Amino acid sequence: MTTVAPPAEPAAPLGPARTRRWAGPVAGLAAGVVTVGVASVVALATGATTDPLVAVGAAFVDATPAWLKDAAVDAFGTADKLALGVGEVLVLACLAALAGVLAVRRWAWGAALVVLLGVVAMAAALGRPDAGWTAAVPSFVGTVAGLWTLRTLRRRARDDQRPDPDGRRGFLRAALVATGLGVVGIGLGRLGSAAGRAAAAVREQLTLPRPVRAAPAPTAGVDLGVEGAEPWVTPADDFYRIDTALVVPQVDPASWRLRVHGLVEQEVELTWDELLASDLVEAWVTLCCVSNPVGGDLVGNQRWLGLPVRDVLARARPTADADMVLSRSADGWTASTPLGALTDDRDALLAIGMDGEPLPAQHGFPVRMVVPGLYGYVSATKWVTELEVTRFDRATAYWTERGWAPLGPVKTQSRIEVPASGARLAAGQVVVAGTAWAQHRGVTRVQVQVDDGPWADATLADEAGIDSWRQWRYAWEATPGEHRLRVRAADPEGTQTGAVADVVPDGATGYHEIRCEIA
Ligand SMILES: Nc1nc2c(c(=O)[nH]1)N[C@H]1C(S)=C(S)[C@@H](COP(=O)(O)O)O[C@H]1N2
Ligand SMILES: [Mo]
Repeated sequence: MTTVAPPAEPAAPLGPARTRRWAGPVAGLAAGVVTVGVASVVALATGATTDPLVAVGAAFVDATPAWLKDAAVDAFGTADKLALGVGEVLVLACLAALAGVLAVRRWAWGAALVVLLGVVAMAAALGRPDAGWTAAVPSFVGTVAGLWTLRTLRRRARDDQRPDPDGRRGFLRAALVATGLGVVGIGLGRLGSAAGRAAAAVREQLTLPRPVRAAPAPTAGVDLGVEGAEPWVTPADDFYRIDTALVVPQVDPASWRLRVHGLVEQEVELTWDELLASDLVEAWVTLCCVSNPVGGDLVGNQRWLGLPVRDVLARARPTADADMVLSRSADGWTASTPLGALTDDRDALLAIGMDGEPLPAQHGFPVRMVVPGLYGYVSATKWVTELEVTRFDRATAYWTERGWAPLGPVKTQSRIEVPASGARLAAGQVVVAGTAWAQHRGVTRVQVQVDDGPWADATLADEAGIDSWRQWRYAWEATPGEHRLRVRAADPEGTQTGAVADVVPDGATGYHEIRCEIA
């Protein structure tokens, strides 16, 4: 006789009703920890204020009415920040658990809540003062990682309900692994930002020594003060930043050393204290990036304090066959600078100060190079720790290995800052203004051309020195219609070329032009 074995159990229907009650909150919390962990690691690259917890907390403080702030300070005293942090984490944990519950029942609802939280965090980070678009990156990447985690855990939670054990996919194990990785991320983020804060604290304690030779005070006439034009001094906060460092190197001045070696008669090692005790000088120098397009803003003018590189090289005594100095940074970046530019009488500096303050971390704290007349990629090594005296036929540097020219003298350039391109203006006198630079040669003349008319001389601002840029202005009698304005500058060696060249391999050329409409 045949018997039909009854099925041991009816096949369990897959679905919300069958997942364990705690699977939703656990999945949500794990995804929340992953989101925060990933975001805080990414924030190491984009800055502490872009960490979503920091950004949301700060936005919350800003939006809190004064009476509530006072009440919080009354209630918690100096622990008010801690209370805020704890409160924020509790609220986030509840929302994460809720997102998990929703996601297990209906994916779209859970996902929508996660995305909403991500958008709030991005908006908070973008709303911080001086936030650039990168401020949104940590929250964005964290949200994507959180969504992926939630989705994976949701699938595993459902698979766990399968009758056959092979189909079960270890929801709990996956949730634990995700949480563990998230916690590691949070830990790394905290360690990294603590290191950053420690370095910032060291920097704040520093007082810069007085220079033996101060930078000449620029006359009032260096800045024409035209509204909308770039100021003659670029504020340190607005100074362009270019480097290959994903995370700003944190260099402790106490352990900083500059090693000078290679083709020298005497190796030299310089400590921070020795550097501070040296004869420091100050100089106005306009720094420019070789990647600056015609009319671009990868250029800025500042007052630098530092030790002339030639003083250190004089102690090391380069041998006669040397023709280049390969400077190296704490993060391994290199620049090749012609030896002559570091030993002649220009203000090539091992700079420790910018605008009267220690260098900001992203501009090379504690020590960087600044060499008048050369693009940054061949001279301006930030976080510098090593000068190797060598030869161009023996060594290459970071960008020269990647197709950029070994020599990078700054090309004479000029740009129109006012009026803005595309502006619509009234007929009559229109002020055209901007900046021109020809570092270490000096700007001797700036001319403006309207449409195909003759080149007319602009008025030059005072010159502070040949290593700094120079403002100019031109009073234009504007007639109705569409017009094209161009500018060109000259230095003692000639007029800048109008031939258009790309930034690769040694800097862009061509005339900057704008268009405007006169009514
Ligand atoms: N360590 C290091 N220094 C560096 C760079 C870099 O990538 N790493 N970039 C250089 C380039 S290409 C330029 S234009 C200048 C920019 O200096 P800033 O960021 O202070 O404006 O730094 C130079 N120094
Ligand atoms: Mo650069």
